[in-house]
Amino acid sequence: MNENEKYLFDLRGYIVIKDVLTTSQIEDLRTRLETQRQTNPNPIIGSDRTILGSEDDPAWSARSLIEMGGTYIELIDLPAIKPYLTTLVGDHYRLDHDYIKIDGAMKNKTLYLHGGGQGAGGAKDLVGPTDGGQCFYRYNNGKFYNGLVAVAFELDDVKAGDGGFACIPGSHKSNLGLPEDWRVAKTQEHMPDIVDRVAASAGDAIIFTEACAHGTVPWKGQSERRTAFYKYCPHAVAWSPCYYNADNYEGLNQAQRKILMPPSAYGPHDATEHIWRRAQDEQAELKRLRNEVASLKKRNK
Ligand SMILES: O=C(O)CCC(=O)C(=O)O
Repeated sequence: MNENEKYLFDLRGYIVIKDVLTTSQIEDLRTRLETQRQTNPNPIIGSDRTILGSEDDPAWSARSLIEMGGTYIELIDLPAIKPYLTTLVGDHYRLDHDYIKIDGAMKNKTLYLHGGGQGAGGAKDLVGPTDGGQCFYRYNNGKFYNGLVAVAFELDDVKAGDGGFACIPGSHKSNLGLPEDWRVAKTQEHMPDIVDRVAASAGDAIIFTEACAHGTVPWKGQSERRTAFYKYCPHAVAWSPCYYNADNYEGLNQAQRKILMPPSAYGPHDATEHIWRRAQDEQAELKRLRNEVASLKKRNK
């Protein structure tokens, strides 16, 4: 992350990084997504869910984009993005949740700005009533501190006027809550002028701090906007109530497994790695026992 990018991120709360994905990575992401949409009546929309599909679904686990494999796995620790996350979140960040958003296919197009105001989104904030503890932004002694950094990988071109990502630049440092009458806009025409609408091309990544008031502009594009969101936080912070279990996915390398570890004050530092390993082993054991109980129940029916 160069000095200009650092300046822009501190000033505005977001930056656009051009061409982080190759053409074949974009194609792979699109193909895997469309296969899901065509063949799966309940396509994977990501791990950012608190509503379980059925009574039998295990709590604290959710489907993830990572299950789609291929480039969706590579996005966990994309080399082009890693230096930004290290600078913005620190050395031992974790992936908290992921999801895919398809503008054009969405029924509700209203812009809901959320976050902003030093993390105090307030009781009406879309991401949940927050006391500001997890949604922070700070720059101190030459170091960035962020409670959650989102990386939005664009799979389609988003031209000016289409819609897509929007935010109130600088609102991550605002000391006051977002004025109520600026929070919601049903059409682009109703959006306040202070909102930045961010155009991007397929393969670009928009990196933003969740502390910046942001949302999605009501979509006007000709075709769809498909965006994969991967959201990262410091190792001791948790947003999603659903943690990853690296054992659920095939083909992960060690670095990716570390990024999927559940939250902990220790983090995957070398000195405390054994504690994280044990947590992972215990999750695997819990899963094995659950499966065993489920098959016993089935047999006794
Ligand atoms: O559509 C976008 O890029 C904004 C998504 C958003 O508001 C979020 O992930 O919290």
